[in-house]
Amino acid sequence: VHERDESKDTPAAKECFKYLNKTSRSFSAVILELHPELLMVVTLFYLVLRGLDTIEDDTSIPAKKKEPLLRNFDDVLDIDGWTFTENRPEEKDRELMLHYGCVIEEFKKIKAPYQAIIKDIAKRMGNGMADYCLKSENDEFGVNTIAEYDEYCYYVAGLVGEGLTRMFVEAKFGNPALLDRPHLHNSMGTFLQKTNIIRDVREDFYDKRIFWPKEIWSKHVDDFGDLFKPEYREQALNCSSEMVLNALNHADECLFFMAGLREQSVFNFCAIPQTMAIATLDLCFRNYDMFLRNIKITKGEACQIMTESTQNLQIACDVFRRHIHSIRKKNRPQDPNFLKISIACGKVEQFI
Ligand code: PS7
Ligand code: MN
Ligand code: MN
Ligand code: MN
Ligand code: MN
Ligand code: MN
Repeated sequence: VHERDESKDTPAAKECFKYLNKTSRSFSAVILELHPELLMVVTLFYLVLRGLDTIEDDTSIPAKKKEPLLRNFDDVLDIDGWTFTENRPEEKDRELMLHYGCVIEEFKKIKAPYQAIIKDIAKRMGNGMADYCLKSENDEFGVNTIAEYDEYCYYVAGLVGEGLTRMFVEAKFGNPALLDRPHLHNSMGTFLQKTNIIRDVREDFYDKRIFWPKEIWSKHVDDFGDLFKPEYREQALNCSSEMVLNALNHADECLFFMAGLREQSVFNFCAIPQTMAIATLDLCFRNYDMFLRNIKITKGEACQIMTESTQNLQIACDVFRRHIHSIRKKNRPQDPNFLKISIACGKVEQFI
């Protein structure tokens, strides 16, 4: 563990850590344990992307206004004291946007290569979000094809994987060969994003947002909203299991990626969210509760996973094995994707 002397933090650094804790339930813990070389760098990366997402998520901002904000969000890092006051009062990270100046102040102090990575990813993610925002304005279904679903996940999460990988390699904490395997770091982000999209389906739908691709749900129901009606219970379960199958296809690449990490705190930072994700997919798999209420893995299970995934790759793989086994046990021959799910599980087991 890397002990940190908080009394040496500048007021702006203190503020950054305050907003990190306020804006992320799950990430702040793993970020704060990072090696000192990457601690502030990844904190700032997180806060910049959280800022972008706070603009993207605010449906009260008209698309015409939102588009340039998203596309030029990287430029804001050059404007001392920049602040954004136009989020609706209920937007959960409005507070960060009001005090964004602390992010800008600390950003100027980190090494140039890290600054360049953060700006580059913010630029590309902002452009991707803007394209998607315009598209969904003209299309009630949001995501139509699986290819579009993959593209959206690439913009909002795969790119985070790329940026973090470049940081790990810059810090000499990751095998540089990871940079030549874009599929692997895209899968690291996409696996987390798809799990989030599966689990949050109900919450997102009541927020008038649909991320499940029509190409998948239309095989099971005519209207997306039918998934939440008790008379379509079986269809909803089969649809969600097809979504889990789609996400599971990234699991082996995530394990492969983690084999390329060379520093314990970076390994933990990567492994904890991934093992939480496989546990969450297991929880969602053929669990009708996800259509009725918000579901979450228990505190106890989360604690156990934290302990296990912070030892080594072998033990993190054990967590994957356990949940793959549990998914297999819940798989049903009546499910149209029974065979494909069994094969996808086999592909992960082959790695571990
Ligand atoms: C820089 C750690 C480790 C190689 C804010 C971590 C929202 C799933 O839907 O907040 O808002 O509730 O629960 C994270 C790859 C990105 C991908 C994406 C930046 C892993 C802005 C996480 C996180 C790459 C767009 C958080 C992608 O979910 O979502 C840092 C390696 C932010 C990672 C968003 C989602 C992240 C997400 P929601 P959450
Ligand atoms: Mn969240
Ligand atoms: Mn978003
Ligand atoms: Mn969000
Ligand atoms: Mn610009
Ligand atoms: Mn979500």
